[in-house]
Amino acid sequence: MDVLSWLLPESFSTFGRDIDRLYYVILWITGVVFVLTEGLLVWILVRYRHREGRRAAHIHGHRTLEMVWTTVTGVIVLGLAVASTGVWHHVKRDVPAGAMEVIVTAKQYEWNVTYPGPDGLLGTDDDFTRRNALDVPDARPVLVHLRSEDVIHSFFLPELRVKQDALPGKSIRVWFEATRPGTYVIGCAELCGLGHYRMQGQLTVHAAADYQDWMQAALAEADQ
Ligand SMILES: [Cu+2]
Repeated sequence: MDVLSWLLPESFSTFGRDIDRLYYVILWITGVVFVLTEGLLVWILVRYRHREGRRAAHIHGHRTLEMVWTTVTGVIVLGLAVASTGVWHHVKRDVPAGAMEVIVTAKQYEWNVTYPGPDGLLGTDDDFTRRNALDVPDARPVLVHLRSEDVIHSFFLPELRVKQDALPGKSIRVWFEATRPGTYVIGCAELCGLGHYRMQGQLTVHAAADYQDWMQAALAEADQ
């Protein structure tokens, strides 16, 4: 990941493009509003600066102007909310059937990932846990049961456009489907304590055909 970039890295997620489209629409709207308001502010500062002999005028607001900027802002915000509901629902609610399931348990300052083992089922004898390493197949939905042992953390997969708070006492469902094998970053996006900065794991996306081999090897390693 290019840490020097202001923007998100290229996405490798099935819903990444939808999220990015919303992101750039919001960035453009807020960007234009920001430039216009700051420009106006600077112009007013210069135009009405102190001059010897000029008296200040007392102004008690402008009803019409206030109604207009409040209404326009309200319409834009409501429009964005309506435009994003479809994507929101897809990302937060539509967990695809047949997803591979893992448990990610956050704690100060690491991510522990529990895998279902070769039988593909969580809660059976061949489950095993690895620290700071989430390995998944590509082109297959992955359902994460996200938990926290201590404080609030935020499970962040920048390349997958996934960010979800992990709350103690709750198990939250998060899903994604990676579209390209590779190694990516798992970050914590919530200031969770003194060691927050080193709370970093690695997401490895394997080619689907290689994934069972990886699972067998990881299980053998975990048993030692
Ligand atoms: Cu954390």
